[in-house]
Amino acid sequence: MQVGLEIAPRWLRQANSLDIDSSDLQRHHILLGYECVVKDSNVPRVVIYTKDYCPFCSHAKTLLRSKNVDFEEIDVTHDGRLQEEVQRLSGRRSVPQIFINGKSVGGFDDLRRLDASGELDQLLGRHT
Ligand SMILES: N[C@@H](CCC(=O)N[C@@H](CS)C(=O)NCC(=O)O)C(=O)O
Repeated sequence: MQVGLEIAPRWLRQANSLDIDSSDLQRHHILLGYECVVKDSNVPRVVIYTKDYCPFCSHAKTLLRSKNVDFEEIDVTHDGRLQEEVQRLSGRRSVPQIFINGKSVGGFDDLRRLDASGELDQLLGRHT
């Protein structure tokens, strides 16, 4: 979480409704707070939910790294609550799930398609 970021009350309510305990709170706000952060920064905020055995997750991270995109990885392998959260946020059960500036952009296939079409660069604020 960025220093000085104020968490809007609605994000806190959302965290409470998910029964997120205080030790998890900061990690969750990394995602939930993105909408707030983005307004103060031109740096794209990319979050990828992964599982440790998932080849599609590795492919997605490789693609992002090949484009020099900084991202936050949230490994949900052993955390049922995080798995429920990413399902709720993305509407999907598979991993990876990728979010850019708080917007769900889907999994690896979607990321690759967006990259090929040039839409990924637009979402990342890279205007060619
Ligand atoms: N088309 C998807 C495929 C993703 C996929 O099949 N992921 C597997 C893990 S590698 C998955 O989430 N399976 C369901 C599960 O683990 O619950 C993508 O490109 O992201």
